[in-house]
Amino acid sequence: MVLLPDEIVRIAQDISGMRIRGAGRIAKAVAEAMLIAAQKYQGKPEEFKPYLKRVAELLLKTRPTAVSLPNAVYYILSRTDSAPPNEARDAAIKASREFLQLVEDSHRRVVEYGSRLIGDEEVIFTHCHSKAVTDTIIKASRDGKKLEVIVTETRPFLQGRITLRELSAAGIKVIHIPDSAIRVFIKEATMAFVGADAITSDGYLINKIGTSIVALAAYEAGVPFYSAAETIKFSPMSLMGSDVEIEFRDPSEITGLYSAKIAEELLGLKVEVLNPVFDLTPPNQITAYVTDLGVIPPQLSVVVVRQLLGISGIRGHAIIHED
Ligand code: RUB
Repeated sequence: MVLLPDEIVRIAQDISGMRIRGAGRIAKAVAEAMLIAAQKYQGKPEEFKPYLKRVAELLLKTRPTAVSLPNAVYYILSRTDSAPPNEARDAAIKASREFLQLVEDSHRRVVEYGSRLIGDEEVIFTHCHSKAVTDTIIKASRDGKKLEVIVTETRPFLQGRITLRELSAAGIKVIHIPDSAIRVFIKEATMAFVGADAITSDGYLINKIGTSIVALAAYEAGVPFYSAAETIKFSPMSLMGSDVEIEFRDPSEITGLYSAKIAEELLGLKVEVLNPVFDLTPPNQITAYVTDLGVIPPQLSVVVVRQLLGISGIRGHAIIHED
């Protein structure tokens, strides 16, 4: 059996260890891993497809929630599968490059549409770190809009600090708040804007744990709530009734925030520490998704998902992109 290149194993470890994180970056890293795996392959042509499937299996196991990950894997696998054995490697290389281009193009479009949506003066409330959101805000600010951003800590992994670092470096005023102050500060915002890990065909948003609290508070306060969601984040499998799995991570991410003494005391009490890292926001609390196809209400998610479905049922994951 042909061994998997070290680089692929490293990328998989970086994704599961959160050194590569955020749905867009994960999709890109996965397509890059498949590309490297294909380029480095030196075995027999007829053994290429099973080899690439092993690469896919390794990558699919890294994180369960970001749908952009299986979307990347199946985009490449389905195109490789349909090629004859002696053309499979070239087909994988071509499909990986196409997917990487798709990630880049869709990101650029989301940033363009999102920045148009942002008014001349806004106080934007955000949660966690989404590259689609920060790049959109930075673009809007460069376009001359007067912006302030309120960002949560985003416990336990504290991704809010990445957001505040990026936005501050771009000269944007940022206010940093604890997650528990969401409802207090949402009233100061003119819009809420978060990322997306997965969107179901019935319009539910799956994003960083706490997103549903931001949405609920925004709904109560009458603040519009948007999510930046490239179409690679829509879940084709949800149309067939599959739930998006919510990832639970190691409890040490939570206990690690305490002093060693408190963590020891907690562990001594044998309390169960649970660390779900994503939650579900219902479509009625979402004003719109900012996608690469335009700004759409959550009720149109089913149309996006159908457009992403492949032609042949079993290859439902094969994303078709129509320009
Ligand atoms: C990150 C997260 C982000 C989305 C979108 O979670 O919830 O909002 O992934 O990010 P984690 P992007 O830190 O657990 O990966 O816009 O960068 O794709």
